[in-house]
Formats: sequence, structure tokens, C-alpha cells
Amino acid sequence: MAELFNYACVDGVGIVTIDAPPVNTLGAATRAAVMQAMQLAWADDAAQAIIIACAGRTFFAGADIAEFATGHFADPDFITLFDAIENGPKPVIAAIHGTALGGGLELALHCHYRLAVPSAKLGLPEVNLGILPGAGGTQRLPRLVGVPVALDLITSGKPIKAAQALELGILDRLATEGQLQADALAFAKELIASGATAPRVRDRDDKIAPYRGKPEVFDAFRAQNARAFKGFKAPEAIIKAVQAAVESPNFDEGSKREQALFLELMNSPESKAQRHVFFAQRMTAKVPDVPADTPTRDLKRIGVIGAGTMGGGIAMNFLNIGLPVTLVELKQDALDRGVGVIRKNYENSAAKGRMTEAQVEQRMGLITPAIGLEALADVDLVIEAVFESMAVKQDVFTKLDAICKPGAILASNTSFLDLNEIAAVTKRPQDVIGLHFFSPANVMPLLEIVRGAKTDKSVLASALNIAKAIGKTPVVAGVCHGFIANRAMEPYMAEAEALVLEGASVLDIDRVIRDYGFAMGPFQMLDLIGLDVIGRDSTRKTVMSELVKRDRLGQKKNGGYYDYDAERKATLSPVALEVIAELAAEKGVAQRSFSDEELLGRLLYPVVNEGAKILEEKIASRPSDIDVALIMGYNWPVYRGGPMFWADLTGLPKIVAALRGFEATYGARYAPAALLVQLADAGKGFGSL
Ligand code: 3H9
Repeated sequence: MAELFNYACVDGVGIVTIDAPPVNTLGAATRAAVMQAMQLAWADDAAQAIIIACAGRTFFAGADIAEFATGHFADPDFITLFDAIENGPKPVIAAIHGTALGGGLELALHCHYRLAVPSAKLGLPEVNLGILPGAGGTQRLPRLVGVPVALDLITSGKPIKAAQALELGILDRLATEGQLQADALAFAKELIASGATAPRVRDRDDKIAPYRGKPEVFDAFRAQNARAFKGFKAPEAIIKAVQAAVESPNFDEGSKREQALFLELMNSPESKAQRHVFFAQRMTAKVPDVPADTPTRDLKRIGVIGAGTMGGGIAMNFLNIGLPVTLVELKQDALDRGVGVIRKNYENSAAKGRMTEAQVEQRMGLITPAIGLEALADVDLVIEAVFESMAVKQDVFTKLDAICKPGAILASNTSFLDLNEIAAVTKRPQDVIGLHFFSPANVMPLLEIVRGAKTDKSVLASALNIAKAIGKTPVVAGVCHGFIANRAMEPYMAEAEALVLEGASVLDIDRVIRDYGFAMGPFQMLDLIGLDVIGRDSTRKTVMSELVKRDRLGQKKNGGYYDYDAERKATLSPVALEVIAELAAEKGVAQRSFSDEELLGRLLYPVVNEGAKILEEKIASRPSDIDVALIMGYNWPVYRGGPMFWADLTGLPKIVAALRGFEATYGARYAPAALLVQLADAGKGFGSL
């Protein structure tokens, strides 16, 4: 254990330095190291005050999230350790750099003084893991910052900068950047010289007293955030814990309440799902046969073909990180319009105070608008966002092959087409890759990276790098129709259509999906994106294609499945009902009613089944990549953990049985995938893969 901490006494100050790379998580071994180092400091007669700091890139990043799965915390547990620090015989100063998060910040709140460098960030992000700060954070933070700020910080989980933490009273002072240790030492010596005591945050009452006997403060906060908190358990538990900090007869009672609420959350399916997502998101960039030291290409100049909604959104990602973009269109008016939309987007952000006018101009200045692909001769990465047609894309790639410099990466934003066929028209298929952005491309956090049969590993590694640089979560997919996210969700949309023809109500389907946790049901979503986006080119006669024929394009024109009033309030459309009835009669589909459970199974089990096929075909490297793709690309509710994680919680035998039932009634398209059956028979889940 010695290597996890260092203890030294300098000028009468005991300095405890913890070194648990990469991010100093407070797992059992780190907690033991902190305890051991503190005992040395307490016992050291020369040390009159103590500094706790961390080596490496950050102060403690919080509890070790993997430890939650064990259901308990090994000795010394958080409370024992933190109480010992708080009640110890000498004043303790937390010296913070990097990020003090979760249990890391809670440790600092048990120290008697806190200072941080300006670049440090502090936060209690536990809510993102479906839990609450269970090591005293909900009881101590309100005592420093008051109830409204504490509620806001803990339920949002958003870290704040050191300057704000100082202003709010979380920090006692700021250190000079790069001089944390020297400034902490000077601070400690000042404290010693002035005979300062060891004040405990738990003894403070001034900031919470004004909220005592005022349940309306908590009720108002609950009501204001009802929409954002819907479906999540942690925010409500956080509100209760903070309320307990205010209302409990003494500090220990409040702490007990925090503990009880924490344990409840830790064992909830929602938290298990969110913890799964935390690790899943960090796994996606790890591609089994592409080691971390794979050489990458320097991508300094970007080309984007197509200045429409997609191309413009893609371009903004690179402008945002200061990379110059050559934006190419066929015609001047389309180019002008595209550049104008980008400017408008930035100006809207500036109007909301998210960026300055100077930043708007700086980003706009990075665009080189151009007519014709010849302008792309010296870009390092070109992404085409032209019309989704194989002939059009092949034509573009044939030209790019002739124009672009050797070593340039040629990327397609195709969402369904065969990347290998696109690559085959070039003499450099190794440089061709798919970069599938989700609309709006400057907002949605997912980037599907499509690896062609001949894509070079360095090209893939470079794509993973650039994804990180623009702040997207990459998920690597093999080549197939729709790749991971669109392919997995195709059965869901198909089921929604099939179900209404069988007599299920549009309203019920949308409600069941919202109750599951999606922000909107499939029909609400179609109305929002526009029925023509998918329905115009449908080769089959569907409810959607029939609505499009009647010029009902959704919210943007005449309504779709719903009618919309001036305030965009939706009511079920009689026209849609008529179309559904006509089509069902024409196809001779028998009508019946459905329970909510049945609807949910019909809508979502086929997604799980498609996910299993995606794994069988090695389109995705691991089940958790599918979860991430659907959470980040389709807003699958994060507290369900994605379809594959949810399937494991539901139980694969149940899903297989349901699919077999559908197969018997409706046909072979429901047949459970071999992998799904195999796992269910073996009593295993996708998590075992
Ligand atoms: C908590 O504290 C509960 C308390 O209230 C106590 C209750 C009793 N645990 O993100 P990165 C791994 S809850 C386990 O790529 P960055 C991560 O998986 C916790 N592992 O680096 C990755 O592993 P790998 C509250 C963790 O520089 C590696 O470290 N705290 C943890 O981009 C590097 O991570 C949080 O929620 C962890 N806590 O970002 C903070 N943290 O290399 C979570 C990281 O094998 N962490 N790992 O893939 C973060 O937000 C970021 O990691 C951080 C660094 C900003 C610190």
C-alpha cells in the first residue's frame, strides 16, 4: 500500500499525498491509504496542521463506481474514514487540482479548509449514476451554500469552476495555478500562526436555518423540475436528503436519512443501469484489434461536402474546436444558404450568452466556402453529406479519389448504404470510412464510425481520436444496412406501424413508450422529424406513406398522426384514424385490443432481437456498444441502460418466450436470434459476453 500515499512533514505541516492513478478514485485500497497516511500525520508531533492532496492529473474523482456492485464498502468505509478526518485533532486542508468529484468533494467537505487552483472543478455528479452523494454530501453542501444552490448542484450533477466554488463558500481560497503545494503550505502556516481551530462544516447552521419549516421551497423545486426528473429515482431522493439536512433534529439523524436513501438507490435497477452506461461509454473507443498505440493521422484541415442541415451541423463540430473547414456545395445559392444557417446557429448561441460575438466571427472565419470538389485537394479529412443514394455517393468518391491528396481520409455520412461498395470505386479503400452523425449533427452526442472491410487501422484510430476531439462518443460498427443504431431501431418503427393496423391505438403506443422513459413515442417522433423523411420514398403502402400522399407531413405541415393547434398541442388526427382503418381493411388485418405489457414487448423485444443479430454478425464489438448507440443516438432512456442491459434485467428466457409467441402468431420475422436463445438456455445474459 505504501506506493498509494506519501507522507512528509514540512515546516510543521504534515503533507499527505495520495497517488492512485489514473484518477485517484476512493476504492477500498485508496481509502485505507488515506487512513494510514492520516494516522501518521496525526501521530507526528512535528505536524500542527495537515494538507491532503493528490498526485497525478486530479484530486479524488469519487468512489470507485465498480465497488457499488459488491453491495457494501470494505473497511475503512467512507463514513468511518471521513468522520475520522473531520473529528481529528489537527486542522486539515484539502488542496484541490483537476476535478474533486463525488466522494472526492465529500472528502474535502470533511476537511476543515479547502483551497483549489483556478482550473479545478468541483461537483457532486452522483445523480448521473442514479445515486446521491452518500458520504455526507447532501448534509454538508447545503450548510455551506444554502438549500437552493445545493439542490441545484446535486440534482444537476454539474461541476462548477473553482472561482464559483469560492464565491459560493465551498472553497476558502484560490491557489495560484501551478503552485498548489506552495500555496497550501503557506495557508497552513498562516492557520498555525493564527492559532486557527478545526471548524467542522457539520456544525454550521446559518445557511440552512432560513429554510427550516419551509417545505414549500422543496415542493417548488420538485415542481419546477418535474419534467427533467421524470423516470429518475435519484433526484427525488436527493431532495428528501437535503430536506432531512434542514429538518432533522440533529446532524446525525440527517446523515442516517442520507445513508438509507443512498442504499435504496444503490440497489435500484436505475442506478445499476446508469453505472453500466458510465463504463459502457468509456469502452466504446476500445476496439479489440486496434491497440491504443496504433499510429494516427494528423487531421488539421477538414472538408465537408453538402451545406444542408446535415453538412452544416457536421461542419460546426470542427469549427467549434478551431479547425478550418472547406464547405463544398454544387451551387452558390445552396452554399450561401448553408453558411447563413451556420451563422444563425452561432448567433443564436451568442444571444443566449453561450458564446461571444468575437467567437462567432472567429468560427465563421474558419469556413472556406467553395463550389466544386476541387477545393478539397489539400484537406486531411473529407466527410460527404450528400443525398443518400449509392450512385450519387459513388460519383462523389470517384471524384474525391482523383482530387484528394494521398493519405487523406475519405468519409461518408451514409446512414444505411454499403460502405464497401462506396469504397470500391476508389483506388484507396483503406482510407475510406463511415462517419455517421445523428441529426442535429452539432448537438447529438453519438458518432457511429463505420469500419469497411478494407479500412486501415490507422484510419479507424484517427476517426476515434477526432470523435473525442469534437466531444462525440464513438461507436464502431461493421458494414450492414443501417449499421447499429438505425438497424436496431428499424423493427421498433415497423412494430409501431403493424400494431396500429392490428387495432392498437396511436395514443396507447406513444404513452407506453413514454412511460418506459423515452421523451416521446414513435408517432410523436415521426410527426416531429417529418413523415416525408422516411415515408416519401416508401416502396410499400403504409400508414405513413398514405399520410404523406395526403400532404400530411407532421408538425411541419398539416399534422401527421396528430393534429396540432397554434400552441402545438397535439390531438389524435381523425384523418390518421381513417387512413389506419382503410389500410387495415384493405390488408385484411384482424382488429383487437392490447395490454400495455403486450405493446411494450411487441415494440421493444424485436429491438433486443435485432441487437442479438448485430452481435452475431459482429457488426458491434460488444452488447454495451449497442446500448450506448441507442442511448446517445435515439435517446433510449439512460436509466434503462439501453436495450441489451434492459434485456438482461428483464430476463432473456422471458424475451425468447415472447418472441416465439409472436413468431407463432405473426411469422418468421420474430424468430429469436440464435445467440439470444443460446444465452437464455445457458441462463446467461448479454453482460456475460
Ligand atoms: C461517488 O463518489 C459516491 C460517493 O457519494 C460515495 C458514496 C458512499 N470509478 O473518464 P476517463 C475510470 S460516485 C471507477 O476516461 P477523463 C474510467 O472508467 C462517483 N472508475 O478520464 C477510465 O477507465 P479506463 C462520483 C473510474 O480524464 C479511467 O478511470 N464520481 C471512475 O476523461 C479514466 O477515466 C464520478 O462520477 C470512478 N469514479 O475524466 C466521476 N472515474 O481507462 C467519474 C474514472 O479503464 N469520473 N474511472 O477506461 C469522471 O467524471 C471522469 O473520469 C474524470 C476524468 C472527469 C474524473
